[in-house]
Amino acid sequence: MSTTNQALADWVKQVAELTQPDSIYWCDGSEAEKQKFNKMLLADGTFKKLNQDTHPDCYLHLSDPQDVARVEHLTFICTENEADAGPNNHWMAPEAAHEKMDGLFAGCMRGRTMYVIPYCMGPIDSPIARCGVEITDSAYVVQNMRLMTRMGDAALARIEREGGFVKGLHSIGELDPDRRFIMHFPEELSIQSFGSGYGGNALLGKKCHALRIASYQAKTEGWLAEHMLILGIKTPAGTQHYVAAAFPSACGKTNLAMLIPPEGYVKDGWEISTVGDDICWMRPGEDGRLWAINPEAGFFGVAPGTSKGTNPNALAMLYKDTIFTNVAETEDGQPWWEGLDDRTPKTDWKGRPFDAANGPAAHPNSRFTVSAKRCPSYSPEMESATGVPIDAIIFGGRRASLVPLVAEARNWNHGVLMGATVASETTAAATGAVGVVRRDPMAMKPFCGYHFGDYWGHWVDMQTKADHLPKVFTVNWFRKNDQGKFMWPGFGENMRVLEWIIGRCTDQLQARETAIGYLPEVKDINTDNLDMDLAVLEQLLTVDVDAWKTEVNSVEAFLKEYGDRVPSALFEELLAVDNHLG
Ligand code: SAT
Ligand code: MN
Repeated sequence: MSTTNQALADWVKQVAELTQPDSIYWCDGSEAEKQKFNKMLLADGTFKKLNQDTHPDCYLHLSDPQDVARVEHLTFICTENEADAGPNNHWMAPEAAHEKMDGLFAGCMRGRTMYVIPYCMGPIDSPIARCGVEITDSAYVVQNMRLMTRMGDAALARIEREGGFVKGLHSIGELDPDRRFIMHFPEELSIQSFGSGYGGNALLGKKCHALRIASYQAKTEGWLAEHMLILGIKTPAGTQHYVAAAFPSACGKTNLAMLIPPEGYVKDGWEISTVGDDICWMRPGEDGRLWAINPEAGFFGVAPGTSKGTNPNALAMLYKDTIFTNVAETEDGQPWWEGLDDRTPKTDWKGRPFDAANGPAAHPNSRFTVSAKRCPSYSPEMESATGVPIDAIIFGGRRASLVPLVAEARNWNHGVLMGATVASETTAAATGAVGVVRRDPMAMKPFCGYHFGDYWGHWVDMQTKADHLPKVFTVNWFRKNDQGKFMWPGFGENMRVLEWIIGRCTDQLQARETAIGYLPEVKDINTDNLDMDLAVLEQLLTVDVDAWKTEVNSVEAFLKEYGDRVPSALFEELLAVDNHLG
């Protein structure tokens, strides 16, 4: 097979000359192809069949134990001008990076097949969607891309129609951590990744394309590529709303994306649907609102902690057509991970007989890859070419104190400030000190393909591009009391906060203006059937002036780390907060 797109044909030829594969295979995205690849992966031991009675078409892949996560220290943004990458990125000069990568790729596919994967990020007929082509020597990557993107003939047809595409070149190399690099060339719209087979390093459509490269494209073209879930909320009156939400890792993003409302809400007719769990591309529409698509087609989620109790929707989708990576296995060949249930697994993620002395049975970053269509809360709007209109943008962090349960920004720029200063406190699970505040602006710290100062400037600029931008909110599900206990129940009960947010977006609720934004009146948070002391809720909605004064200083110091490129609007908003505090 080949293509009528000359640039693509030339590039494939050039890569083949460099990498020297035994053969070249163009992926068509068909069902027959999927079966063929599964057979091949089973035959060479990359996949192991899980219990096909309980988990039909589910497979287990155990990766190299040294290749289990993203590698930020080996991830580079290669812009001509070092300053354009910003202090938020590692930088390498494009010429030096190309030289290094050419050296690694030279001859690396000898004895292997080179797979060419045309893919589309977003519904195939959506003007907001963008295409790419990933060349890889990993059939495991092909099977994951099949679930995570729209890949094959349809994507190739679009590329041939439109011309442009993002070039992604990937080889697992020898999976040697010392010969591993993930390089991004935003100005060339290309990605080169060597030495890892892990999700974010190897499924180049995901973080590499849909965030790092797309954020750069979005700035140039006037839209937003964000690390956000997209959630549909239907009210009992039948009106449909959509919110986009950004959270740093370990803040319950997947759970929120698949939230199951409390029983009373379901009875009253509230409905939650999932449009996306990780990435959101938003563009101003003719009506001045932001219209969003989820560029992905599947979920690449963390398995540990997923259970009937924490996320029944996520669990329900994992019984068919799922690739599991680095989970444990029960005696009868079912996938298992910590937090799933109280069974004892037979083998761990390294394939050894399970022994608690060896640590967790499933790797803490073990994953499932599954089509979004398998999710019980899947929204058919995920296929909508126009996308969905966003009513609210929500920024969340993990803060044991200070940040209230929910607050609404006074205006867009204040909202940008809220996003830019999102923070999480380190938990005992991470190495190092507990309770240290780490800022993760818009949850994009590892994913913004250019200078954060320019990125915030672009956010501020969106006001000139769209007249009806969403309202912006911060939430914090993680406040703790003096005994170290969580004060808010979280999970499905977060619906109560979403209800308030929708009430604000539809001008149905008043709010109190405070120094840090609009906060709910206690009476406006629905506590029906919730076992919660109103005094606790009041505490969750109180502004501690002294603590916020300290926070303002910390935020100022943080923004200044990004130098001259930080838009003055953020300092003006911070000053307004400071003045309000008195
Ligand atoms: O680690 S990945 O980038 O593959 C997934 C994630 O962090 O959301
Ligand atoms: Mn993510």
